Amino acid sequence: GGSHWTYEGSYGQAHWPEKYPDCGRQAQSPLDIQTDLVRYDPSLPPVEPEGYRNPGSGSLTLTNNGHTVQLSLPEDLRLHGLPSIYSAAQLHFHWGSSKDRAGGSEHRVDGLAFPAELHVVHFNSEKYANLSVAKHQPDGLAVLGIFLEVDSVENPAYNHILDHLDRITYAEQEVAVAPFSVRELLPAHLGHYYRYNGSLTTPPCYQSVLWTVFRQPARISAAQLEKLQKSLYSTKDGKTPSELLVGNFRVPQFLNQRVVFSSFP
Ligand code: SG7
Ligand code: ZN
Repeated sequence: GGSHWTYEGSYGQAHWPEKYPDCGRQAQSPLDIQTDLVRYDPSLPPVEPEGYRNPGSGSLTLTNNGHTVQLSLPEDLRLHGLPSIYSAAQLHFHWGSSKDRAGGSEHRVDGLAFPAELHVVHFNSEKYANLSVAKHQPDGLAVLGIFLEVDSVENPAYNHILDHLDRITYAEQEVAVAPFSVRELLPAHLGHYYRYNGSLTTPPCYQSVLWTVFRQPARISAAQLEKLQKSLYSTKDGKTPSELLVGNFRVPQFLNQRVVFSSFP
């Protein structure tokens, strides 16, 4: 592939700014959200997804891109309740390894990481034609961040993704997935969230993202988390040695001059 970055090692996150200068700027993501520094903004309305329960009749494409597993989403899934209307582009995950039990999420709250995090990427469709154009603009993207925590029961919504991982074991493989309610991947309560201006958490780290990180996590079973941690390789089919795709999270970035707002007191 064209991208030449990793999470660890010689091309790891400490080196991203050398090839991708925006990764060294002052409004980067993710953050460790320190709740005693968060400012309550009572004017922040609930996030309202439109069309997420019924994402069309065409199939969705699930891809192992070597950095994550990503599901394409139709543009007629829209987010309301943000400063602009944003259309969905894709969702993907960040997670840890099954050996190293600590961490996996990108955002943290008061130093606490979750085992994984779901990102639903949207672009500002009131102002821009598509994701490729919007990602360069300061008001171009909106990403929903959803913490995943382990529960005693399986979350059937996540099987619409997890059941297909065995068909995209290697980087650059993709598979068609039948449409399902993407709303069910999100937590029940969309009224309580953290909001701040930040960046893509991978190179090229453009500072174009309005982040919404929900306070309430979504829940999956230990077996479902293990499926995410053990099914995918970051290397292409036939390449040796193969490398398990784990630990694909960036460490927290400095807050600098920014303020994190909350929609709840
Ligand atoms: C993942 O995270 C991919 C990227 C994504 C990046 O590596 O899902 O998506 C594509 C299309 O390559 O970058 C522009 C974009 O969505 C960063 O997204 S994130 O900040 O939400 N983690
Ligand atoms: Zn992400």
